[in-house]
Amino acid sequence: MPMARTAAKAKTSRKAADKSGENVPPVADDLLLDFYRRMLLVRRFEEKVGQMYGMGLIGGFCHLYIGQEAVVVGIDTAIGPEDAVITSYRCHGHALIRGVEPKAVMAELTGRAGGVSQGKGGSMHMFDLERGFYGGHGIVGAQVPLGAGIAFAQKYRGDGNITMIFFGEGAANQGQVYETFNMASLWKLPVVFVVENNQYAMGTAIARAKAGTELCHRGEAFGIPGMQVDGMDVEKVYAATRKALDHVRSGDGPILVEMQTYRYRGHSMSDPAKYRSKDEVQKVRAEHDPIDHLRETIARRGVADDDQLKQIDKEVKSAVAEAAEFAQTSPEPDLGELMTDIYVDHAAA
Ligand SMILES: Cc1ncc(C[n+]2csc(CCOP(=O)(O)OP(=O)(O)O)c2C)c(N)n1
Repeated sequence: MPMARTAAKAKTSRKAADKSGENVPPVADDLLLDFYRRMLLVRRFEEKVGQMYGMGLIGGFCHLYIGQEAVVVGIDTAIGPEDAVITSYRCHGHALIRGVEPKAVMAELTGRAGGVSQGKGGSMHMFDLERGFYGGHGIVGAQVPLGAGIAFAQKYRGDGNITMIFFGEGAANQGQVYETFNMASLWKLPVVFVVENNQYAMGTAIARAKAGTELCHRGEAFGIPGMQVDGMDVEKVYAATRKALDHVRSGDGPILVEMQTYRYRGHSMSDPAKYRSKDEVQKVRAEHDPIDHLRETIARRGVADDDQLKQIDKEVKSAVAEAAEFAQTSPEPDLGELMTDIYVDHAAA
């Protein structure tokens, strides 16, 4: 994808990347509209979060997902409800798309009792076991070995489920990631490692911190095959994920999928943005926006007209407004909740 080269010129790699997801057959009309609605939900939700943060209604760290919507939606559509998902602190979109109610995500952000983690986790700690959503983790890369543990349990139980482990390209330099690759491959764990390569780790562009920017190759020493995917195109993400799942389901162990994407907003809400130009961001927005791209596809294939798409936007905005209202009116957690949900209650379990 040309966009991915705006921040970094990829160095020549040992062999050509598996560009899985290219030339994929078009998906059904209904699915295209479903992609659209869900990507728009993440976009509008995050825009609202940005506003509410500015108004002082949300405290602590807060990392928006705007620009990366095609990744989470394409992947979630390919996996099943019993599969597990674990990710970093940039987790609002993942929680929403896994099926957590927008109200519960927003109320978590405002620290209210109606939040998905009862208002005690905040932006970085969305967690919903019922939906197989294992968070939301603030320590860079920590979710990678944790995810392998979930996959180990899946294999041990023989339930046939798969764990999707998301991490950033910044996290991809960490030792714990490679220790996990080793064990996951050795034990043939049912894992898809998803690197969301949004080009920047806080203020560090990928080329400044990486010896070898084609991250899809980073599992090869461990026998983990890699795929490189245009993460701004939801159809390609969906097709590549299905292929990755086939590999894992066949019992061949993990696979690594590099999703080439882009973060439009700052790393978190306080970001001086001195590490890239406004023109760079504008160019990606103008030429590679995943939602604009999908809208054009929908129009070109005659799946829906402008009015129908506007109606979807209206419905999404209204769900987000309702979530924002709930997040401001839900009560704060009771003080008696201070010491609960810290350790597993083995007596009750
Ligand atoms: C172990 C650890 N080191 C450093 C930090 C500070 N930190 C938070 S986010 C971040 C950048 C991570 O970038 P990346 O993995 O690319 O994910 P992205 O934020 O782009 O989604 C850093 C260094 C941290 N939270 N944990």
